[in-house]
Amino acid sequence: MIQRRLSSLLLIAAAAFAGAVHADGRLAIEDAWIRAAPPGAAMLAGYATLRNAGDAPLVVRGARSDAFGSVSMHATRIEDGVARMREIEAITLAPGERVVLEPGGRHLMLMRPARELARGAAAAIVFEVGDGASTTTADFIVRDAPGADPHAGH
Ligand SMILES: [Cu+2]
Repeated sequence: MIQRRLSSLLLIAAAAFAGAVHADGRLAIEDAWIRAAPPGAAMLAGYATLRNAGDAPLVVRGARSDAFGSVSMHATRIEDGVARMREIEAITLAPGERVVLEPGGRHLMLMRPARELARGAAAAIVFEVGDGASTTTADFIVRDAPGADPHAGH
């Protein structure tokens, strides 16, 4: 009797563990674009909507791209009326959550483009998720900011 109860408890524990293993954050990247910049620009900004399409939290740890010397994640803050940027280490998304990287907010800082990126060109950017073993790649398309002042900063 006791043994039987114990084995059914073990079965429940095993099922719960299997469920935990299957829970997985899954990064979806939508509307990915790079702000068009004058020829020779050494620094560009990338934007996108990040969405967790999985059923567990996920953490975006960083991004990289063959198209740039370096890619980092930045946040823009207004301090005393002046926009300032700082690097951010991670972006955490709850299941189903969306985070929009947009002008004036969080963005990708894209340094030293390897080639000229004219309007309509695409650059593949790889996002590192969790411990870095998992990645999601998206094509970022170069275009003007919708309805924005082309001379505004990022
Ligand atoms: Cu920046």
